[in-house]
Amino acid sequence: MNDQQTNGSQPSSLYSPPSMGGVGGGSPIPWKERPEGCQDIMWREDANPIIDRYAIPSSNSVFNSAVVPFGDGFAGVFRCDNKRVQMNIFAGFSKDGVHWEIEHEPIHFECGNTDMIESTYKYDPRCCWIEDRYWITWCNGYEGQPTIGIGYTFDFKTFYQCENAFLPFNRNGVLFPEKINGRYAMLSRPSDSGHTPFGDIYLSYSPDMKYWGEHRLVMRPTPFEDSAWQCLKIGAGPIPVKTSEGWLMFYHGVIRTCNGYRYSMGAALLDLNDPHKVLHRSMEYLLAPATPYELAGDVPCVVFPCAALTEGDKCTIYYGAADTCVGMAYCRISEVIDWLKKQ
Ligand code: BMA
Repeated sequence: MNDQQTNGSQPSSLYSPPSMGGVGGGSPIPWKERPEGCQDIMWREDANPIIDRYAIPSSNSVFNSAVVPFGDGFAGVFRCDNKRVQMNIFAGFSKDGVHWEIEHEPIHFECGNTDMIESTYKYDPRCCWIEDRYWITWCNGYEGQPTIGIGYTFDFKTFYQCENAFLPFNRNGVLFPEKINGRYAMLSRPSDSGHTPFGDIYLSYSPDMKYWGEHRLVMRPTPFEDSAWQCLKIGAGPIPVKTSEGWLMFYHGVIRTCNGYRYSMGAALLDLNDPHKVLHRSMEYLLAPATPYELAGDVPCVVFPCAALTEGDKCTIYYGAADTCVGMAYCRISEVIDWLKKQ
């Protein structure tokens, strides 16, 4: 691996168990209290969408993107499809987590732990700090077929790409933010080459971010009689949040309707030491397409969470809306856990 020295601006840890929380950057996370009269566990930012589809000159859409605390603000990896509708990922920076400057050129990767960094497309990035660097995963086109790409950066300027984690076909690769029992851990969702009509969440381990194994089933879709919004396929969303009660995993769930797929957001609590064990799981959704920017866009009716910023009990979720733009939603971690325990 082409390791480099960590520069001085890196936080020593983004996650502070047992009270869950990212400390990281110098800025407070974007946050608004629950509006008066609102009974929901999760509520939206009024200024949504916070990132418009035409945020950079080349973009047709900006959605399904990842953010992390960085320096005295935030950095992110953004999915920007261009006006040919080619999918790629771009770095971006923000002081407040709401107003973003996204680079106009896609991320250029150098060789990390491999010479083979072929990629026909990149989409749906996730990003987290582990030990000494920021790791990025995404859906990577290997010879035109989707699998999980992995890369890292120390500074969001120079990026290194590693071996793909799995064989095609796979999507929604989401790392845990620390090693579990000495090994890296990643959630993923084996798929097919198209708009996959099935999908379970699996967990895999690696000693070195190159070789992945010990694959374990985490969760399947639900029977539609029990919870129809997640009865077709499910996939992990943001980096799981460490809490004293377990790993809080936000995920997307999909139902097939007469108009196509509808994507909503739920949550589950996974065992801290053995995260393929599900302790609690949402039967109701947390957030489902309901606003104009979630209901109308290039793919209508999509809420697709890819990142979470935490500070104490506060949690701010970033999600792609209708495959077109980016929204934010807020929740309190303790309330989500109490709600999950009642499901
Ligand atoms: C999935 C991915 C996501 C997208 C979603 C809804 O298969 O392509 O990028 O948001 O479908 O269209």
